[in-house]
Amino acid sequence: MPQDETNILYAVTDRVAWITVNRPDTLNALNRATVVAIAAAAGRAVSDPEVGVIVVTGAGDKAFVAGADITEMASLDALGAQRFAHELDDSFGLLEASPKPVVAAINGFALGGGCELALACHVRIASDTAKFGQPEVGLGLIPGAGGTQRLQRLIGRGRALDLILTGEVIDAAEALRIGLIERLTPAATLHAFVTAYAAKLLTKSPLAQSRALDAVLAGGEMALPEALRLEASLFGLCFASDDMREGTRAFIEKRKPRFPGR
Ligand code: CO8
Repeated sequence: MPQDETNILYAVTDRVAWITVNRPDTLNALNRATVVAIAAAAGRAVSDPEVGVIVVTGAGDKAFVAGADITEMASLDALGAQRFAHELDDSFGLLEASPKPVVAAINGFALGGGCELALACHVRIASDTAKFGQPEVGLGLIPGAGGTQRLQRLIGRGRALDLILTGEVIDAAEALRIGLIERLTPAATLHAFVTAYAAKLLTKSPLAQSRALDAVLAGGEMALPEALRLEASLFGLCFASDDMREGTRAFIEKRKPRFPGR
């Protein structure tokens, strides 16, 4: 049964933790309580040994997350807005730093803070009805939850500036074309597609996935020589794991591996 935390639903099914932003009246806009709840849910999923994959999605069929809650944000002063931006960074940062794969299941509008939430996830799978954009400049703002940084790292500076400076909203096909999402599926099959994708992730070594996330994310912020050394160290560490013994033994014995995750 999904458990209601403030403005989110949290449910674990078949080792997949589903974190659903649940404020349909505002198209799942992120107020401060929701941002705190996402952080709590991320922490819970990461520390639960029964969970192997985390999925972030939005309630209903119209929106993933239509951005920060503009009504709540409108009353903030400069310091309050800065604090809110830090809270968003901390919350999204927990997802990004998760040692377990985090998949965004983007079921509709992913605008502003919603697009930034998707960017903090490791993989983005969208329904063909999803819409993406960083419309902040139309509100006299800039993206404040990682959009100026994660977007350019994902799709390149020119394309990121194109979206950020125009505030233009693009459809899912265009998002796929420019590399803002990794997979696209018809809206009616999004849940099944993401469930099957998560099941596939769960067949692989959790330890190797966690090391791969570390190598890609931490290494991606380093100069190439240091990043390659980090990769070599993490590669070496894999050889001290039961997962590596099992994976290689299963290959030699021509059977499917059963990874213990250590
Ligand atoms: N905040 C609060 N309420 C919202 C938001 C939002 N972001 N988005 C939609 N809603 C509400 C609407 O006000 C409306 O409420 P009501 O029924 O009470 O009038 C309800 O949701 C339904 O929305 P619409 O009637 O507008 O639905 P439409 O289908 O006509 O339009 C849109 C859908 C195009 C998504 C439209 O709702 C829209 O443009 N929303 C705002 C999108 C936006 O600009 N997002 C960016 C916000 S800024 C941001 O995210 C900054 C993040 C970084 C913050 C850093 C910390 C300070």
